[in-house]
Amino acid sequence: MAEKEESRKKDQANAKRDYLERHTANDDGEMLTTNQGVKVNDDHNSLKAGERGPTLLEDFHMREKITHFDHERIPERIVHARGSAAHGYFELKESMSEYTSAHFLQTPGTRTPVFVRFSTVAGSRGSTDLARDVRGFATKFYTEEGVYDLVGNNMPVFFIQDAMKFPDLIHAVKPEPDSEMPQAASAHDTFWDFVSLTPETLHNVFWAMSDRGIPRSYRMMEGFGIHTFRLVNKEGKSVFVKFHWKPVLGVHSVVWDEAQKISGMDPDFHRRDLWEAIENGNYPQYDFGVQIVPEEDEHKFNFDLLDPTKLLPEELVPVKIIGRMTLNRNPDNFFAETEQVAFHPGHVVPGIDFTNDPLLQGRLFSYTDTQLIRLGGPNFHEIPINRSVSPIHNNQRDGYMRQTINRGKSSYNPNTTEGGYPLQAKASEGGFVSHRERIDAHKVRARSESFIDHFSQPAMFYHSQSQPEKNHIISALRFELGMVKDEAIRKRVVSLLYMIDQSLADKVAMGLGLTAEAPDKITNHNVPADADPNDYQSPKKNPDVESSQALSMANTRKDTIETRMIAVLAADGVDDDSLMKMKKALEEEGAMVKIVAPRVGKIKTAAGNELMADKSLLNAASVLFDAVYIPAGIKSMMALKEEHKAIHFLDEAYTHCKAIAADGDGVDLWRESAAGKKEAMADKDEKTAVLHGVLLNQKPSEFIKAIAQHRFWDREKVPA
Ligand code: HDE
Repeated sequence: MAEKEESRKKDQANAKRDYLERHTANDDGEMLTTNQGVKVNDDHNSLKAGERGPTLLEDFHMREKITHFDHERIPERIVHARGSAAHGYFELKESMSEYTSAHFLQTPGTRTPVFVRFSTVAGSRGSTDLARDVRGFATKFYTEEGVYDLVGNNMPVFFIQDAMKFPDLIHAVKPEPDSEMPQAASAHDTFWDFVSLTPETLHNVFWAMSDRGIPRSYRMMEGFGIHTFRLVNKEGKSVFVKFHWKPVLGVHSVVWDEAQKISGMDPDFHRRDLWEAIENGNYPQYDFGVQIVPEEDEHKFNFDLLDPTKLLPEELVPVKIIGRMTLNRNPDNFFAETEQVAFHPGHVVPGIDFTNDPLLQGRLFSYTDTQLIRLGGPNFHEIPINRSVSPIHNNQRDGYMRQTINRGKSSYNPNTTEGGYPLQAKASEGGFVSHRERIDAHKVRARSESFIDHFSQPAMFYHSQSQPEKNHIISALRFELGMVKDEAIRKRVVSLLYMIDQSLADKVAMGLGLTAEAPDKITNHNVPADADPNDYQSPKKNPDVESSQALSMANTRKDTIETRMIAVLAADGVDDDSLMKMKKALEEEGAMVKIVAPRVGKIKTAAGNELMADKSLLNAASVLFDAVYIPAGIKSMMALKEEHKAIHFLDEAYTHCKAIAADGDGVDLWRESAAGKKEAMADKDEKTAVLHGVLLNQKPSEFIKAIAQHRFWDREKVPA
C-alpha cells in the first residue's frame, strides 16, 4: 500500500510538472486583486454614500465582480453536455510503423499525454450520470506532431448513417420542445417515433437498451472510434482501421432499477467514482486496440466498412492491443479544462486519415462550428487545455480573445517581409499529406445500396447476449415503449423488432398489451422526394457471424474486486475480529470498504475500540455499493434490526443480484430481511447459498470470489 501511495505521489508530481510545462501556470499571489491587478481592500461591502446609503456606480470592484459573474456561463454542448474528465498518458506497447507514420505510434515505450472526457449524450450539463444513454469517450492525445483527437463512444455503432440526420436524431431524443420533458431520457414519444421511422437506428438502439446503456463506472466501459479510419505509412500505403479501448477492470454495468435509484441518491455517481478512484491512486486504465483491414479486403464483408451502423466482428478481424492508457490526474478546474476542452474528429496527425463514411465526413464540419458558438470565437485552440504541445506558426490573426502576440509585419503567405516564413513542411519533414484516394463518381444525394440492411447486425448483437442480458433488453424496451403515449408508435417499433427476432418482439409486445406482427413493408423514409420508397426496402442479409463473444458482457473479466465498493453494516457492539478480518481481506484485494452505521461519527466495537463510520444509513444506500457484509456482534445486530433502512439495504442488494455476506449474529440480521426469509424458506443451506452469492459464515476468500462475479442473475425476476 505504501509503495502504491509513493508511486501515486510520484506520478501525480510528474503529471503536474508536465502539465505546468504544457500550460501557462497561474501566478498565485497572496493578495486578492481586481482583474486589472489592483489589490482589493474590502471584498465584502460595496461602496455606498453613507453606511445606510445607496451604492455608488463608481464602485469598479463590485461592478467588475458582478459583471464577470453575470457572464460565467457559456452555452453547454448541444450533445454530450454532461461529462467528466481526467488527465493521463498513453503508452505504446507495440510499434505500428508497418501501418502508420504517426510519431506517437512508432516506438514502444513512447508516452503521450492525454486528456479524456466521458459523457452522456442527451442530458443537460446538470443531469444525472445514470441516464440510460450512450456514453462519450473522447481522448485528446497531445502528440509531438500536434493534437490527435479520438472522439468515440462506448458503443461501436451509431444511430444514423448520414450526418444529414444528426439534428433530427438529437431533436427527437432531447426533451420534447413544448414541455421540455423528459430530461436525459430516450423514453418518450419523439425518440421512438423517429426510431420507428428510421430502421437504421436499430443497431445502436439495441446497444443502448442493453446493459451497456447503464455502465457501472466510466472505468468499466469500452470505447470505440466507431467509424472506419485509415492508417497511412511512410510509403503512403494505407489500411483501414477501427479503434478500440478495452478497460483493464472489465466491462460492467448496473441494473435499471438501481440506475434510477442512484440518480436520486447520487446523480454524480460516475463523476464521483472517476474522481475518487484517481484521488485514491486507483488509476483507470484502458488497453488500446486496432482492427486492421487491408485495402484489398474492403468489400470482403456482408456490410459496408463505411457504414457507421455496423461493427466489424472480432471473429472476422481480431483486435490487436498496441498500448495502454492510464488516467492519473484529476483536472484542477472543471470549467477551464473539462468544460472548455474542444474535441474534433478532424484533429488528426500525419499517418492517420479519414474514410468516406458519410457520418464522419459531416462530423468533420460540425465540431469546429460548434466550438465557435460554444467557446465564443476562432481562438479556442489557445485555451490551455486545447493547446498543442508542438509549436504553432501560421498566418491566422486576431479574433475574439486572441492570446498570442504575433510579432513582425507578415501575416500572409507567400511573403518576403519575413523571408517567406513560416514555411510549408514536406511530407518527409512531417507535413500532413492527405491519402491519395482515387475518386471517380457522380455528384448525387443518395445512400449506397450496401448500407441498406438494418436488421442482421442488431440480430447478431441480440443473439450474442447471455440470457440475463437478453432479459434486460426486453425489460428496457418494455420500459421505454411503456413511456410512449402514442400506441401507433409502439406498434411500429414492435413490428421492427419482429424483423430482428420474433420471440423478442413477442415478449416486448406482451409487456405492452400488443401482438407482434411483421410490418407490411419496411419503408425507409430517408430517401429523396423523387425516389420510390419501395426501392429502398430493407433486406435482411446473412450476418457474417451469427453471434460474437466480444459483444456479451457475460464474457468479460470476472477475477478481480479491485476498486469495488463494499458496504459493511455495523453499529455499536460490532465484533472487532469479524469486521477487521473481512475488511483487511477485501482491502488486500484492492476493494474499498465503507462502514455504514445508523449515524456518522464514532462507533464503539464489542472490545471497546472506536471506529469511524463512513456513512450513515440516511446518506448511503445499497445502490451505491457493489456488495454488502454484515459482521458479527449481537449488540450491533440488535441495533441494526431496529433500522428499517438496514433491512431495506439488504433486500435491495439482493434484488440487484449483489454479493452479500454475513458472519455470526450478522446472519440474524440477514434473516430479518424479506430476501433472507425467502432464502431460508427455499431451504438454501449455507453451501448452496455460495452459488447464489449469499455467503453465510463463509471465509472472506469466498466473498471475494462472489464479488468478482459482479452479479448473480439467477436471483432476478425474468420477464414473463
Ligand atoms: Fe458528436 N458532437 N456528432 N459524435 N460527439 C459533439 O461537439 C456530431 C458522433 C461525440 O467530450 C459536439 O464539442 C455530429 C459520433 C463525443 O467534448 C458536436 C454527428 C460519435 C462528443 C457533435 C456526431 C460522436 C461529441 C457537441 C453526426 C462517436 C463529446 C460539442 C454527423 C464516434 C466530446 C462538441 C466532448 C460532441 C456533432 C456523431 C461522439 C455538436 C454532427 C458518431 C464523445 O459538434
